Amino acid sequence: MTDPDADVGDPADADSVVEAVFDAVAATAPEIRAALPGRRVESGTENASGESVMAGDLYADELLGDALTAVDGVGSFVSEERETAVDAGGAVGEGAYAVAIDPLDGSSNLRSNNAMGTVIGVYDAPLPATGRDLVAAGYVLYGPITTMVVADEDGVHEEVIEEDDGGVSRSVVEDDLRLPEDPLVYGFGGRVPDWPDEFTAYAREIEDELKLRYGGAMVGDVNQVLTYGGVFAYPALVDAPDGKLRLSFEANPIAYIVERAGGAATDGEIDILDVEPEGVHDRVPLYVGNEGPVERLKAALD
Ligand code: AFP
Repeated sequence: MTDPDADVGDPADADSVVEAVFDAVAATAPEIRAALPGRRVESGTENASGESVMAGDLYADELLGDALTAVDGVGSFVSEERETAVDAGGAVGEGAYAVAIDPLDGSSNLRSNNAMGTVIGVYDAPLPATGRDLVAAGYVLYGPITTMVVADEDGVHEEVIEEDDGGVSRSVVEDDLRLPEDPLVYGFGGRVPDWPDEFTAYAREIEDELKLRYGGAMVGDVNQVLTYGGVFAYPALVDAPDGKLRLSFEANPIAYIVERAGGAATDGEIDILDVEPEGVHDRVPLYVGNEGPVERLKAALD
């Protein structure tokens, strides 16, 4: 646990900053969830990746930006919805941390009322950074229940986030979240005609072995893989060789979480956490889940 007397910049202090970051995310989650019914429309703006932004994206980004830039030890706030980083004070990498978020992953599920969530990465280096610079990562999942999965150097745990008259509570419901040994489900993004032939051949094998679970929000689909075992992919596409998902905000945090839960994550060639980005909004193919299916995927693409 944290040492209140630790100086800022001590490795021990990482724990207190990480704890405060996820306290802030948990405290914001019920407010974001409550705002969603009124924010199911397009905002009329585009984000740094050229994607249409929902009103829910903007609201979640605003709330989380305010909450996270106020956390002691957060030196920089970077969002999938913003072109550039927000300076929160403090030198990142010298005692302060960069927090990167996808404020509302799967926001196109707002209209269809399907799962979506918030993805968080806590980096010990200014962005663009590799996943090896992560000191913690997590996601909030807005499903029938609001849950939060958090991974740090000690492992992965799952919490239920609730709000009552006493405020917001974080209750650990699984303190050692591990991928089940035997894969059960798979979810592959993109349109089948856009898959390269090698991935299509791999997908046909997996389809014969596992059950399809694809909901259009990475956090929901990855949570199924973490719960039941299996593999999730948003692959390289014929006309989009870098795929769709962003390294800093989606692939790195998810890879960090799943690898600490005993799984694997690759861009098709190397570990996601070793991918060297050029820009903060770089996209990367993501294949993540049990080691078996992920290793087979790498062989299939080789
Ligand atoms: P949105 O946030 O625009 O809904 O995109 C979600 C996402 O980035 C990721 O969460 C999903 O895995 C993937 O896109 C779904 O993409 P498709 O809509 O092409 O299946």
